[in-house]
Amino acid sequence: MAPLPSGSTQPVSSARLGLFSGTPAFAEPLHVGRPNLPDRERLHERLDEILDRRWLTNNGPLVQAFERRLSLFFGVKHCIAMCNGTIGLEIMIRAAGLKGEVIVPSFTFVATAHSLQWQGIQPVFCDVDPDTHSLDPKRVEELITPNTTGILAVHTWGRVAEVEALQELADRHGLVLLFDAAHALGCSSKGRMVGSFGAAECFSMHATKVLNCFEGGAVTTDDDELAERIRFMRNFGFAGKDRVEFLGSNGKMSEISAAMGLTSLDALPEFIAANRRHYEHYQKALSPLQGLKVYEHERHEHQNYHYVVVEVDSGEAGLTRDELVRTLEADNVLARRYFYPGAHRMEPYRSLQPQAFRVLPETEALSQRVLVLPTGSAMDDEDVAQVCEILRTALENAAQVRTQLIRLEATHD
Ligand code: T4K
Repeated sequence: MAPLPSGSTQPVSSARLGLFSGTPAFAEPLHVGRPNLPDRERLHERLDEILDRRWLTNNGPLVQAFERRLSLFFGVKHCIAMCNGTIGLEIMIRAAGLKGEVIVPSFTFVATAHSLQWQGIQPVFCDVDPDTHSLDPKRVEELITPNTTGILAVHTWGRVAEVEALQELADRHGLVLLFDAAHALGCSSKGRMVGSFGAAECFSMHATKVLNCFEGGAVTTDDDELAERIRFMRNFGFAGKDRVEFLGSNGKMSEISAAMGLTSLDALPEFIAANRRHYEHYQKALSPLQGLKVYEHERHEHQNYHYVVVEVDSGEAGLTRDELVRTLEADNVLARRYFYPGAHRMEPYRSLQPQAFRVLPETEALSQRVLVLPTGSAMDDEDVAQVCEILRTALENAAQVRTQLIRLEATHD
């Protein structure tokens, strides 16, 4: 399917959609979360260094170098690299002494809630602001009880949460404020980089993130004592040879992950530039389409533009979000419905807290209308134009698309 220029008003035929032709626009699946890959030669050099040194993990030199570079980049005193973001969250939460109840959004990846529940802390789900998709501080205050010990906020899509309002609230109620910064590497609020907000923040460097270590994560803090506890807990609680002072786990990052992290950090400006170019392309092409709203990133801040989030108003668009997802899939564009259906509608929360949805109207509505589109350095401008064209064609032929989807579903039954 040859792409039309963005914003063109030329009539388009539904026959060009994979849904009707049976031939997808993309021969290979176009994934959300295709990894950003750094310079291979430099990575291979670092891998050779690791093998030559025969030092593979346990706070090796590349992990230490990665931590130093990240601390400088984030403008924070301590950066403790982890094997992944989820273990980082668990260790951060335990080291910060949280227990009882902790207020979290439900509109997030389920790992945010799991990292609490895993250690017997009740996640108390709080609604989000429909504009920012992040915790609404007003709603947070309503959920504070004598059992609340902390707030675990998320910088959703890389947009920094309401850090000042949340900190004021936490201070007033004697709560610990932590951030799940999985999406927000390279992002800022009022020019201050994510990494030093709250008592501590936790990043993910999973393959699908803007900067990846295959698997990886990092906890950052300016608090010396908290940093020390986190370091002990990352390494089974060892405080010296044969001396265990804490209950600990194994959250250590391997040297191979640090090699990927360091090499990716070298390439981060290129990854972000590709993301930004794609985001702006999507925004220009999709914003004129009735019923689609592209989530706004804050352009005056540092941003990684790693998520292209589109909200579908089915009344205006003539198609639901799910119908658009299926239409895109027929063209091999595997758009995602993050974070459908919301953590509160997943187990074990669905069973443990069946009434949680009552205080989550915005979360419920958002999880029905959000669509995440592919981006990143694995895509080129033509791919983005093609995805936009599929969406435009689908919307301009909404009635036929809906009929075809019903027909296809009936044939599958
Ligand atoms: N907090 C938040 C707010 C998070 O978003 C996450 C992770 C965490 C905490 C936990 O951090 P980690 O423990 O993961 O470090 C994916 C990622 O696995 C997950 O890391 C991420 N959030 C989440 C938003 O997305 P799934 O279940 O959607 O993964 P999956 O296997 O469907 O992969 C996503 C897409 O990426 C697929 O379409 C395929 C593509 N892909 C994936 C991998 C791994 C590739 O093309 N190549 C690859 O190597 O969770």
